[in-house]
Amino acid sequence: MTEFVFVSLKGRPLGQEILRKELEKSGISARLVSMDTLYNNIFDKGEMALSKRENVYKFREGVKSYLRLLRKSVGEPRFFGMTMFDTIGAKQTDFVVAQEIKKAFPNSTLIAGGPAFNSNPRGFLRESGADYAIRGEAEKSLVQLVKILSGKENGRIEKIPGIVYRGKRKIVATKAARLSLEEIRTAEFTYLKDGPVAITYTERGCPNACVFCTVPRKGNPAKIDEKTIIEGILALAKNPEIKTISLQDDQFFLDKERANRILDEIIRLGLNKRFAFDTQATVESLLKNGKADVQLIRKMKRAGIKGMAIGVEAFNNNMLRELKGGRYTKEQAIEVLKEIRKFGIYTENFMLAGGIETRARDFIESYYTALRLEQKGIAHFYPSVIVQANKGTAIHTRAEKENALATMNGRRVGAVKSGRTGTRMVLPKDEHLRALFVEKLRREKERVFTSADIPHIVKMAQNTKDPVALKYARKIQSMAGQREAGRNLIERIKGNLMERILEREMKKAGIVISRKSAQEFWKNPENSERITAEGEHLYQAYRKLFVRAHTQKGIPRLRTIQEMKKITGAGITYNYQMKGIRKTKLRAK
Ligand code: B12
Ligand code: SF4
Repeated sequence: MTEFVFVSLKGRPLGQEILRKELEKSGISARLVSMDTLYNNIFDKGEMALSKRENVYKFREGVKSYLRLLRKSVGEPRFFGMTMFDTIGAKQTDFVVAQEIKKAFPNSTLIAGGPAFNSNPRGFLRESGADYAIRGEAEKSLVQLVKILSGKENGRIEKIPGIVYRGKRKIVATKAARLSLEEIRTAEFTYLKDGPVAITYTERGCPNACVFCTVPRKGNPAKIDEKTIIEGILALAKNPEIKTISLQDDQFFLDKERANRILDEIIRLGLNKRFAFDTQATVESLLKNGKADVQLIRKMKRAGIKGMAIGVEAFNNNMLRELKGGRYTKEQAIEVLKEIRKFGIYTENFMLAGGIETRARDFIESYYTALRLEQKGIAHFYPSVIVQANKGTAIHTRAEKENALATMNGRRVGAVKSGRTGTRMVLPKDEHLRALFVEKLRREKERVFTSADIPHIVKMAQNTKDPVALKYARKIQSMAGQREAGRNLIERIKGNLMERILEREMKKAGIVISRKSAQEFWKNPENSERITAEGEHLYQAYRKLFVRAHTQKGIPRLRTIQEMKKITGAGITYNYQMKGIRKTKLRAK
């Protein structure tokens, strides 16, 4: 029987796999299970889904059935483990799972851990209902706790580093457990297989102190021996199912010499031909003497790095000063993204809507620039989000002083009470931008600004009467207009293609074309299915080229338009008008 079962909600975390191995090494059988299908079905539609009671009810019922099934495969484990995140939705998701585990397995002990216990250990232990938690890096402490609780070892729980427990009168949280540099240097290569992807890491920690960030290990990264990493990757090469290696370091390129050495080894051993790699980076780590580090980017490409997640956060220098400590400028961020794109590396970029000092004009410049770069195909951007203020972060401390905290409903409030959990959003001081954020939160209980928010953003800019904000508002409006025109055009093309194929087929069958005869012809499923399939095929080909044309200029764009014409007879003009589209006889009648 499995003694320790780690449960996760959104896919299995690497941290749990590391702990599973530690437990197994000490003779404690452990396994990882995930409720991600259930979770994704209900909550993966944005934060708004969390505020719906029926979703939480459905989720709870789903968790109950999941645990009933789990009992059949794992029996009654002595321990359960959960990783918790101090983010929106803990109450509706993590706590529900914890409560149901406690109800379904009353004789088991629930131990929690993960980033939430760094920022708010007491609140998370109290409200989740877990029996114990470990704060910080739990490799050694978890093994110790499990051994003591299962009577395999004598010892006092209070002495375990990072332990969070219910004392006689209050919850006690000790200083976070932390592995030494040497322990991490000599750590073994650990990965988690997720389909064709192996998720792993080469170092832990980040020395940057971005005001909003809750990175668990602050300060210079603790690095795993490079030899261990290369040997680990070589071993993975023997598993034919693994095609991609995903490096989860906070920023792989911070220590450039090390990153260069690892990439050189990957190239030397031909591992770049065997795997695609992806990783995370910051803009400043991809700069050299203030310019994009083209040499490094070229090597990334050679080494097989295909994708990167970058915390760009903003395209405005005032925002970057507050949120990223001014470590790079808007111009440098754009240059870096353009260079990466030139080498065909795909980037996904995280964006923030603003800090306390962000003005309406800053926000709109940043928002517009991301839209524009996305439209040009330079990078992909996650929509800008209102900053969540986690306890213990610099932005939380300042926002509390400045009365700039709000709930998910946009209500202005103070900090979450000590020993409780809750979510706080950061509101800017600028009255117009603040109104936009509050209205967004009130309206949707959602902090993500998508393209559906464009009318509200434009209106906000108009209210400011600030010429800079107005300039960007006009640009956004014109871009939105182009997008709309593009969407309409492509819909018209689809209809037109179908009609043309229909006419051709009727002609082949010797039928005189009229609306009535076309309807008769269409009624035969053999005809309609054949025409729909061909039309759909052509439409998809056209659509692909249409999207490509938007990202090109000059000769390459003309070539794409020629290709569009070749397959469908229709191209586009520069302002997205249809060109060369032939009216069908059916339409004329
Ligand atoms: C990679 C990563 C992801 C990957 C995970 C891929 C995978 N399969 O593992 C993806 C992209 C899926 C992801 C998603 C999310 N992430 Co993330 N992620 C990270 C990142 C960069 C590295 C995590 C990692 O592997 N660290 C290395 C391991 C060794 O450390 P660890 O995970 O912390 O685990 C140790 C301890 O926490 C503890 N521990 C962990 N679990 C448990 C369980 C028990 C029982 C115990 C006792 C101890 C314990 O012991 C472990 C070993 O030392 C961190 C930043 C960071 N540096 O940690 C952010 C980070 C953890 N993510 C964060 C967030 C917000 C999220 C999301 C909520 C984002 C979202 N809105 O969807 C989701 C939540 C995912 C979920 N499962 O619910 C925040 C958490 C903030 C907070 N205070 O809670 C972080 C800190 C980023 C940040 N700086 O803001 N993430
Ligand atoms: S946001 Fe990124 S760069 Fe900033 S402290 Fe966090 S991990 Fe480091």
